[in-house]
Amino acid sequence: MKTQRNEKQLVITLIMFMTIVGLSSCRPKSATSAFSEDAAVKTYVAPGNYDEFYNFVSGGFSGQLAIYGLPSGRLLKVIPVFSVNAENGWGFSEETKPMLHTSFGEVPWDDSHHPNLSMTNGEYDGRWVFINANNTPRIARIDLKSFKTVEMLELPNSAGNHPSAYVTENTEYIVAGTRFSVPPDYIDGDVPITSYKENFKGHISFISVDPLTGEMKLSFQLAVPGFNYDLSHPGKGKSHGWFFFTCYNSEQAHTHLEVNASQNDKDFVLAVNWKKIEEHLKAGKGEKVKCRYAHNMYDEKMHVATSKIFEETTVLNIEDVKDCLYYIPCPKSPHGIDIDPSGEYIVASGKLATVIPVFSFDKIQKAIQEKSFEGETEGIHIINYEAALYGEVQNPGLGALHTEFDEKGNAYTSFFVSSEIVKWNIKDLQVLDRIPSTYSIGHLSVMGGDTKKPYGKYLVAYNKITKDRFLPTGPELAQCAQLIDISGDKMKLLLDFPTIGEPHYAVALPANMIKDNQIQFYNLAENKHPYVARSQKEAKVVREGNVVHVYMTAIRSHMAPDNIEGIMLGDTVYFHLTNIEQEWDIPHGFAVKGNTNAELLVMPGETQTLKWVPGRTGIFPFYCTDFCSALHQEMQGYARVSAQGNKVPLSYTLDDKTTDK
Ligand code: RUQ
Ligand code: CUA
Repeated sequence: MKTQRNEKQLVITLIMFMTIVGLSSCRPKSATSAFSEDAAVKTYVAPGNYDEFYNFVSGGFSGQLAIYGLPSGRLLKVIPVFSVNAENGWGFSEETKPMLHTSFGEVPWDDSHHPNLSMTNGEYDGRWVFINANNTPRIARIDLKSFKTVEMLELPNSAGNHPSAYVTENTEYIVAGTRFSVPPDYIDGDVPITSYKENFKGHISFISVDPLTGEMKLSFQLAVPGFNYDLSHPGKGKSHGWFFFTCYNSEQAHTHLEVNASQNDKDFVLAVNWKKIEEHLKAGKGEKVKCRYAHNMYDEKMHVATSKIFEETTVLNIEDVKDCLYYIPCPKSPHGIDIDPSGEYIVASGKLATVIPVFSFDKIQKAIQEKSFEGETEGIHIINYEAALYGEVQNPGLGALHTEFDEKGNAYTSFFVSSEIVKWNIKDLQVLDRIPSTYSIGHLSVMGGDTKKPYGKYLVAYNKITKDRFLPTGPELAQCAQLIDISGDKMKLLLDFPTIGEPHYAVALPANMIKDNQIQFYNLAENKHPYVARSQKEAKVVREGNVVHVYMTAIRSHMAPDNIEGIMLGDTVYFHLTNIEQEWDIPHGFAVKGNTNAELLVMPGETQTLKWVPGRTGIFPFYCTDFCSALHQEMQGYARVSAQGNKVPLSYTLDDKTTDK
């Protein structure tokens, strides 16, 4: 009784405290206290040497995925995913525009949070990265041979696609959820917001993955009560076949959530037995519903993306799968949910909780068998808290968000409000160590920390607020990632490095797993692009009505054709540029003066197309934008645009000779 009162008081104090500081955090007193003396040696990767890990870091509001080398923290690449990228024409070239198609039209931006690597037996297999778009719900797949986004699947009936894109033990499914419950697409959503409780639902999506090609397919969705499903993780090992979600706002508030969704002492963990759901599906449960969603694929032989709209999906309701869904009470406004390498311990982090509850998979199974339920909500059994609980980590810190694991039985939890990382032992739940983060840590990532066999060694903190860590750059500062050595008993800070966008989750892959599988260039002979020109001999200009197709080649240091005349106002010109180099790391760029479009950056052996609708007459230079050779500056040409109805014939120059068409 007494402890309960104390806890209540603590929670009230905590909410007041968080309200006062606006849910941001204080600067830890001694930010450099655990700085490793030999940090420089441990993070120095000498010129010409490679990093040990590829670190795949979500771009957050940038919509992209950034690759850093660890331990150096060097930025290696930004892969455009959900946001257009003028730098290489992603979303601007004719070939890549379809990748950003959705049922709403072309969406040029999103908010990407949680990259996850494909797995075999609960370990990374180095094939693909999956990442979620929060705002217009989508899942993207990135190929780790080309570091290119090759697939995009929109999710119907969803909003705030946050508890995604999590991968089951053998990449059977990518699982995604609904942070903002909404009326599903298959009913008329034009309802009063005050009808939240009747009309708003969460939908959880199971996306199957072709084991050979990686192609995603929306397999089925679960319609669950209209709470806010925040984060999730698959079971592993003994809990493989289950999926766990946190949800907050069990109050089902739809206004002033910061107060109204913090009323209940406990919210829920939703445990989903998807193996059993598969049986129900086979037995014919579920119904086909009408909805629209896009599926976009990038073909790396054609170098062209195609977009298809699907019109229906299968939805299972609670009555269909009542024996597959269970709620477990969880203190208080939980955020992250993470499963330890053995699959037995399920760690849920309550943003307003004073403890970290650790649930036991075995105890959950026993509770289900023995029907240790403390009630039902909307037809879903609520397992008794004590019956599912393994134990609680006492006084861990303030504002717990996320947990990852090392190979030695330790857990590391990030605390946003108290700005620290806390290391604790999974078995005895004792706090072992803490290290300040500067400041307001969100996610953290242990090398392999979400697998059955973590690599350990390093942990990276992805902090929200940077303040005085780097040279100031006006009102907006770079976000700060911090590399921490976790090989010893004490955590030691090794390095700060700035990151793009706002990193949320990140994963890291040993470099040796993929570095020698990289595509160095595309085979020109296999290029199946409909407008390819495989040699200068195939370069040409073709008029079809008021559309002009330019089949152009680029090779050091020439573009062919390089002079084009006979384009008229009112024409639409497509420059199909084939980079006919067959050598690693020789891209050519392409840009035209005044074009209200971006540039192209074309890889060796690839064809990409830039659309140009000239708006005035005159001479328009075009040129290669990538300094590719000593004579790069000579890689240029002219297009002449004449008035409509003029007498200028279509002509172009190849090898200094003018070809009249
Ligand atoms: S969420 S901290 Cu997507 Cu925790 Cu970022
Ligand atoms: Cu090609 Cu510069």
